[in-house]
Amino acid sequence: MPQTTKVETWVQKVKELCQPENIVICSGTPEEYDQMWELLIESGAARRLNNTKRPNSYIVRSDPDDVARVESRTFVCSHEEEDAGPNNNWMSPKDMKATLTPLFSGCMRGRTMYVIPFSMGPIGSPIAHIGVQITDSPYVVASMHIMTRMGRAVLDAIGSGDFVPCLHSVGKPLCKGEADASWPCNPNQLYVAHFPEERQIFSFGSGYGGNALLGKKCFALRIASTMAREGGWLAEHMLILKITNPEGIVRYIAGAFPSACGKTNLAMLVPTIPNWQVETVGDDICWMQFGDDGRLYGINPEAGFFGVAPGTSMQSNPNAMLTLRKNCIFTNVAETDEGDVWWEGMTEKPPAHLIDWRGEDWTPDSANTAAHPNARFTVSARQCPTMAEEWEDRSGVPISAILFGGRRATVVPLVNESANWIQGVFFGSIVSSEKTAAAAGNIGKLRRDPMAMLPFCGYNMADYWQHWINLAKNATTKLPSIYYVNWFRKDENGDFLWPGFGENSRVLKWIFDRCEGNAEVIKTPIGNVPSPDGIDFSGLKLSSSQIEHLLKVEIDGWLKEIPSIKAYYKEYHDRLPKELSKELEELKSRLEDAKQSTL
Ligand code: SAT
Ligand code: MN
Repeated sequence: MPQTTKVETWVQKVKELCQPENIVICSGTPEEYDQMWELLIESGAARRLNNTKRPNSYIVRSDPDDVARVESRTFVCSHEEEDAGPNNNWMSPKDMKATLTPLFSGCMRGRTMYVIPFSMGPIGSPIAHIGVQITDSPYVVASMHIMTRMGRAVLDAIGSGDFVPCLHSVGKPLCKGEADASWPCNPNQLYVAHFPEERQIFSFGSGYGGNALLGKKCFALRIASTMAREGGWLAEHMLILKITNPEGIVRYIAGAFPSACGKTNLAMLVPTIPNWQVETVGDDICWMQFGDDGRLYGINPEAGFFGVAPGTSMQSNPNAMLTLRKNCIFTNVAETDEGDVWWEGMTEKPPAHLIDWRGEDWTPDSANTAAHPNARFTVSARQCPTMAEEWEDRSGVPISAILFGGRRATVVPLVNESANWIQGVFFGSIVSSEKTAAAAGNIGKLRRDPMAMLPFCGYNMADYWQHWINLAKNATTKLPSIYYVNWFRKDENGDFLWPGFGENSRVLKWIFDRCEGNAEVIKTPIGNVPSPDGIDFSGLKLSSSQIEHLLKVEIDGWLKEIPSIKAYYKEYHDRLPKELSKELEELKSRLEDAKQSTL
C-alpha cells in the first residue's frame, strides 16, 4: 500500500475539523478555472464581462465590509511576544489555537473544500518554496490559478517533502436549505494568524486579497521573512525591474514601496528618455538569495499581478492597461452599460452611467466613487507586454540596486544614495509614508513603514534590521547600492513637484549610471545626492527653483525628524541594532554641523 503523504494527513485532519461537504484536490487546469466562474456567477458574486470588449474576464463584487487587508486582525503567533515585536499583533500559539479551533470547527459545512498545492517561484527553482492552501472559496481558487503556479505539477513536486500549510475559510458554514450570500464572509470574527515557528497560516472570515490569497503577503512575506532570516536570504516587499541602457548593458533593480504607492507603475514604466528600455520581472514581492558568485539574485515568487485599479490608465500605466485586455478578474470596480469595466482615473471623463462597486446605479453626480479605492485587477504576468524574458529564470536575476521609497509631501528629496550598506539599512528603517487605501484605517496619516514591510514582517522588526545588517558581514562581494526615493514631494501650494510615472526613468538612469561608476554626486549629511547636472531633466517643464526644491536636502526638516525617529526606535528597546542608533547619532551630528556652517 502506498504511504500516506504529509499532504494527505493534513487534508484528513482539516476535513475532520472543518467538515466540508466535498473535497476537491485542485488540478490547476483551465477547466477547473472555468468551473470556479460557473460557481461564482451562480452565487451572484461574479458576472462575465462582455466577451468582445474584455474576453474571458469577470467582475466580482465583494461584501462591502470585506474590501482590504485588515491589519488589526492580523497576528504573528510566536512563542515569545518579543519575537513578534511591536510591529505585529501577537497572541500565543496556544491562545490563538484555542480561539481558532471553535471557529474552524464545522466552518465548511455545506461547502466544498478545495486543496491548492502551489509554488511561490518557478517550480523547481532553488529559491522557490511550496505551500498548500485549503480554502472554501472558489474566488480564492480562481485567483490562485492566476497568482501562483498551482495544481497537479506542484503536488508531484512536493512528493514526501515539506510545504507550508495554509488553511483558509470564509467563515460561513451553510445549513441545509440555507441560501448562500453572494460573497460569504465573517468580518466580525476575522483572523489572519501566522505561526512562524511551525510555519503555518490560518485565515478565517475574509475572502479578500491579502487576507485570503495566502501565498501572497501571508506566506511570501510574513512566513518567508522568518524562513529567510534563518536561511540567510531576504523575502521583501519589492518590485524587480530590468533596465537596459542604449549600449545594451543590463541592470536589475529591486524597490520597496508601501502598498498602493505605485510599485506596479514603476515595474511597468515606459521610459521617457530615448533609447532606454525598462522591463518587468515582478511588481510586489522579491525573494533574494546569494548566488555562487556572491551576488544577490532575486526572483518574483508570484505568477500574476494583484494590482490597484483606480488611477491605472493609458497615461499612467499603458502596459498594465494592455495586460488587462483579456483573461482578468476585476474586484470592486464599476461596470459600464456595455458590460466592460471602469474605475476612477481610467478615462478623463467618466461614463454617463455605471453600476458601481456596490451594485448600485452611478452617475458622475453620485456622491461616492464608482470603484472602491482599493479595487483590484488580477491578471497573469505572462500577459504583460514588458515582461522580461528571464522573469521565470530559476536562478533569478542579479540585483544591482535597491530602492526604498514612500509617499512624502515634504523633507524627503527625489533621490539620495546611501554611502554604504548600513546607511542604506538605516534609510530603509526610517521610511515613512502617508497611509493609502490598501489597508483599512485613516488615509493620509503619516506612518513609519520600514522597508515597506511594517504590515508584512513576520517577526520583530528590530531583528529584521539586524538580519539586513548581518548580510553585509557575511557578504563576499559588494552588496547592491541602496537608494531612498520620493516621487511624491509637493510644493508650497500642495501640488506635486515631480511628474512621476515614465519620468521616473530619469532617476533610474542616474542610479544605473551610478552602478556603472559614471555619475557624479555631492556628499551631504543624508548621503550622496545627484550633482546639479546629474539627472537629465531636459524637456521637462520644471523651473530651476522646482528642481532645487525636489533635490533639496532640508537640514531643518531632517533635524526635526530626528526626535520622531528616536521615538520610533525606542519602541524596539534593546533589540534595536546598535549600528542603527549609531547611524542616527551620526546623521544628527552631520546635520548639526551643516546647520552651523550655513549660519
Ligand atoms: O490585499 S493585498 O495585501 O494582497 C494587496 C496589498 O495590500 O498590497
Ligand atoms: Mn504589496
